[in-house]
Amino acid sequence: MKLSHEDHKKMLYWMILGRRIEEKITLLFKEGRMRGHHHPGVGIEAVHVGTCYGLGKDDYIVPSHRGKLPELMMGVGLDYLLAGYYNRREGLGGGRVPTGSHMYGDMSKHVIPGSGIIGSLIPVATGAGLGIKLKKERGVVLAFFGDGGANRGDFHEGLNMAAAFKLPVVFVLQNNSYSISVSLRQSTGLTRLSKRAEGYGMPGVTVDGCRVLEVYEEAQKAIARARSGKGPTLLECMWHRWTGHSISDADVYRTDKERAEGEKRCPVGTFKKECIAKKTITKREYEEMERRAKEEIEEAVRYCEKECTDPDPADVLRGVYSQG
Ligand SMILES: Cc1ncc(C[n+]2csc(CCOP(=O)(O)OP(=O)(O)O)c2C)c(N)n1
Ligand SMILES: [Mg+2]
Repeated sequence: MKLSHEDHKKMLYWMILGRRIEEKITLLFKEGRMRGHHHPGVGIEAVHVGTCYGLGKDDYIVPSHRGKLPELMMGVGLDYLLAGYYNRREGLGGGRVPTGSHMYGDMSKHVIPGSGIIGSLIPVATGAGLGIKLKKERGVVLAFFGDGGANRGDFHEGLNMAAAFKLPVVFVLQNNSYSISVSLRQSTGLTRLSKRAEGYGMPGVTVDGCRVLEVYEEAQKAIARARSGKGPTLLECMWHRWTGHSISDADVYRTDKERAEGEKRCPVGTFKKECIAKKTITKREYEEMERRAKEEIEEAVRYCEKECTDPDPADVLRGVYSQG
């Protein structure tokens, strides 16, 4: 799909919203208003908007623990998502899910529920792709995982089967070169993880995950390939993690220089500048987007804190399967 100015504006707004949500959640934790665990997705906005923009009702995502935009872009409401983060009964997961976006799902929006086991959802995405193929549906599955996830055995099983069966899956490898404190240099002999695709018989491509239009272009090729029955693609998106791994990580293992280099590639700032330079938006329109995002987030926070309730202990077994 050729993108119009209107599309660029929408993409920029999603990116701003994603950035401000991550910042707000981090602040809520620091203020003690939210408890549990949080893996900030500051810096990953272009990966998510570039891959999810334009997905349709037939499509599915398997989110990772990093960032909320894929869920929101699939139609999960911000109030509902944030209330889940607040462990409120009215939220995603009904208040019974430990905070952290890899645990949530909403099948009504085709967001496949996650797991805390890194990489374990890669074969789940393959399974969803198999389901689509067997039912002769037209959807594709986007599977999100990090470079750490790509080093687990699940990666091999998931990619091997998806390629063998030509399943409609796009494996979105969100490479920030770290698995908590372990750098990619320490955990693999490769520098480009997309090269692994060749070993499975599928295309593999590496893009600058800080440039939304670059991600979009390659994601669209991979999605079109998957939809036409030609099979999966491994799409490696290079991005920089702006924070520690999680809110409880002091990030002492990276140098200031490394952080500063990464932050020069700010996906939101870069795309904002491009949009202003091409006159897609004016500075005033940008400020209006920032204001709108803030308002949307503040309203969701107010809803969670003032209108939502704690989960009922009697509800604890709802949805838990019995082997009985
Ligand atoms: C099997 C497994 N091992 C270890 C962990 C602990 N853990 C949680 S997140 C994470 C790092 C994941 O790194 P990556 O996949 O690169 O994603 P990123 O956090 O960098 O976005 C680890 C090791 C886990 N959850 N599951
Ligand atoms: Mg990583």
